[in-house]
Amino acid sequence: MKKKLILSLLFIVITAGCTQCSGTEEVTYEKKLARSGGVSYDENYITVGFIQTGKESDWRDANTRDYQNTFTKEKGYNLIYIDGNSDARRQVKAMHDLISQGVDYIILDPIVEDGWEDILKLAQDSKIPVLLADRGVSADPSLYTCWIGSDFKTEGVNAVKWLADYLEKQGRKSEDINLVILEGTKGASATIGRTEGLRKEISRHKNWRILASECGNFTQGEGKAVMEQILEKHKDIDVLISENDNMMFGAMKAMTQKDVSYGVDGDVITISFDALEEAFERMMTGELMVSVECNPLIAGLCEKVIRQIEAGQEVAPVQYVQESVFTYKNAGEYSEDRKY
Ligand code: GZL
Repeated sequence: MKKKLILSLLFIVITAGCTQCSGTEEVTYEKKLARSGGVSYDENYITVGFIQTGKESDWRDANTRDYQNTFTKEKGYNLIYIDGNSDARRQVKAMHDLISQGVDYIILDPIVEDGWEDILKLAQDSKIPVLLADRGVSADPSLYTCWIGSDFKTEGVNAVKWLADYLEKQGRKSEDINLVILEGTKGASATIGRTEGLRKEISRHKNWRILASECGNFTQGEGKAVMEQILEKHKDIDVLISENDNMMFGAMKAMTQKDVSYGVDGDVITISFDALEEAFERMMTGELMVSVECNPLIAGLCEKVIRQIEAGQEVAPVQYVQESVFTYKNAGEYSEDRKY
């Protein structure tokens, strides 16, 4: 809001200069506007630029809807939604555009962790608070206001802890176990964190072996394609861990095509992340055995931070969303209450 006033004053200075430019005397003036003229926004609203990763998964769509339902005109916001189209360079360009437009806040969900220092510094120099949501960056935390999202490493650890407990109860604690991992987008903090948590916990079990760990880029199509390749090489898979539900759904198609049984009554134990509505449906049939929740409903926490900044209050630099582990045993108790 205050930014609008400064921009307007600068615009008046420039205009006044121009008016003088049209007088008889030669007038020179130094260009004072730090930014392009840009679009002007209604001062009655807080203008929030939201740069999303893309539309790679159902989780992502639920996450986007949550922002659109939270930052509404009725609540005093002008939301500018930008689809990153799974391209980090497009996200950086979008940051430039929003900064030059002089938005009040930027919420960024960075596709990958690296490459953000310069643009975050530009936003900071332009006095535009940047909130990171969902995924994180490797840049220094002093360059952004806060990060809000999931503890990805703990998600990975919790998935393997469930597996160890399940195998022990099945009397398979000392059995040699072969695992396959479908990883998310390379360089994404969700991938980095989950993979780190999975591998750390898996390494505790000397009789467990990772046969393959391949990138499925969080999409259903790539999850299916990668699993088809893995099934060509490996016939002795005991556990499939997919770093999101959509890749698991694709891998299930690949296993069905190869007559590989999976789930509660099958040969391959199935574990994934996100806990989408469809994951609950598949857990209730027993195809999917676990989905570690990754809560996409983050917009409300982002709005709370913006209200705190507007009120001149301190903001917690790291804020985790609440999430659980759902299994084929308890999915039926919670499926009615799910919001995504
Ligand atoms: C995790 C999020 C991941 C989801 C995927 O917070 O970044 O990206 O797990 C999504 O489904 O594509």
